Amino acid sequence: MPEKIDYDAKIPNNVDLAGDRRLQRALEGWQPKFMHWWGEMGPSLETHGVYLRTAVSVGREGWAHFDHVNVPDYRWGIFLAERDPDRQIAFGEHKGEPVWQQVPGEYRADLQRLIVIQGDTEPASVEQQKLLGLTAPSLYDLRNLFQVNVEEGRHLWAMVYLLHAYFGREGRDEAEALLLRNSGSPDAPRILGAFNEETADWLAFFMFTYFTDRDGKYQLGTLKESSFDPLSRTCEFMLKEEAHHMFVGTTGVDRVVQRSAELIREHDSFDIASHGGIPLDIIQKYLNFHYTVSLDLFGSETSTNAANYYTAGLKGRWQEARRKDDHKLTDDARRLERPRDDGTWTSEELQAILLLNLDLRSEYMADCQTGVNRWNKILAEAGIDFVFRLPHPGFNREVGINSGHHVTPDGTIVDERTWLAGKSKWLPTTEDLTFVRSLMHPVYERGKIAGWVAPPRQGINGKPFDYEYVYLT
Ligand code: BYC
Repeated sequence: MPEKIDYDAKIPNNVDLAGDRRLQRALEGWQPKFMHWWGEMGPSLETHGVYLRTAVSVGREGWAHFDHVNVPDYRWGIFLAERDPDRQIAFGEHKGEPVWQQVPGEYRADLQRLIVIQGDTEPASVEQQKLLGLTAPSLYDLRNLFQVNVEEGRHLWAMVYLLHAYFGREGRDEAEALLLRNSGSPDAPRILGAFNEETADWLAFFMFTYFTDRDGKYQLGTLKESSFDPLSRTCEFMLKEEAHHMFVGTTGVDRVVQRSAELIREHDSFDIASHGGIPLDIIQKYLNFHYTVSLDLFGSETSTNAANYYTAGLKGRWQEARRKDDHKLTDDARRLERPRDDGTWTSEELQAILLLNLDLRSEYMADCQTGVNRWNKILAEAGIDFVFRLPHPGFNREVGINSGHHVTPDGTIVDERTWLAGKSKWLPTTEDLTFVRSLMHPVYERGKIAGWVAPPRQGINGKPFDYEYVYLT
């Protein structure tokens, strides 16, 4: 498998597409449909060149090239990490056997389902972010938005390649359907809840790239463990690109908190809305919302689906190789906290294999806490007495054991009246959303930035902040 990518081909790839004429023709048939979808559902701001990163190799060093690109001319392609010829199945009932280069018949439906769910999220996020370019706080941020969008488009290509190459007619039909469902559509919505929510402002975008892209990191991390080697290699390379998306989220929220802290100090008041800043309690409410809809993406805490995927070797755990157990989990147990109708919590012991969604979610929650610590450090350094907190995992949940219960951010189970009375303190209200949207005005001048966010510490690829990241005229 070549590390280098063939850019002479109509579809750039490192999978020797030219060696399989049928597959090549099928994917070349899907390409104009993708371009049509991009034109209709992709970024609405027209540009004349964006300083973008394009993958040129899948090796460790120097894998990306940066240059101004006319966005519709971006070379979306199919890039898999290098194959390890000795790779063995690391978990489940087939542990120790060689990984699969083809889809075993008995796992076909499950693998296809996992790939379709993964694939569905990628174009969904582009659709959610469609209008953000019209209100970017700086050219630097505008460039990052386009970078995230083109790479989500490429991640769709990654899943479509697998569907076309390994799942025959049904796979091709699913690939078509990925372009027909749309985020928020009443008739044909995206599969997972969070991908039908609006990303209507840039604070929501930073929270989305912090919390929801981070779910992507963890789900891709488990699919990278898959015994189906092409899926594993695809996800490994996607994770490389994904890191920048989370960087956009982490530093984006950093910069909002930084700017709010500056305004609080300058005016000696937490009430900075009239000075064009985003009050810290609104930031906390956004955090509460984006974190909890992202927790829903992990599915139910107890899941026979997840147990079956694990036993079959389709989807592993986060960093499976580093786990110090038998990698089969047939005898292991784990505790689960459950809300009860009488308003108390109970803890029960269950087979660990039934709690794999919870296991992954716990890894994710610990990672999310690192961002909160960063943001609190910014406030502490500015001498501001305010602490951001991740809400309790039972708060605001639609999926799993907490759905149907009312749990406050501190983990108290309350009745509906108390929940309704407190909701406006915990989640963004219409007024909060309207206020944040009122701050969103485009700043397209080189080196300038909107008043509600601090500039980044560094530019992209060694370029300064005032670099012309996007040509607009
Ligand atoms: N919304 O056993 P359960 C990313 C369904 S993000 C709606 O609890 P399971 C990205 C479930 O389908 C990562 N429905 O769940 C980020 C099942 O339905 P059926 C995306 C939901 O199967 C930012 C039923 O409820 N990748 O990449 O263990 C930008 C009971 O299921 C939801 C993946 O998710 C929900 N939230 O786990 C761009 C990886 N949750 O079968 C990109 C692939 C559950 O009864 N997917 N349901 O009809 C999976 O691994 C699993 O399907 C899930 C659910 C983790 C999603």
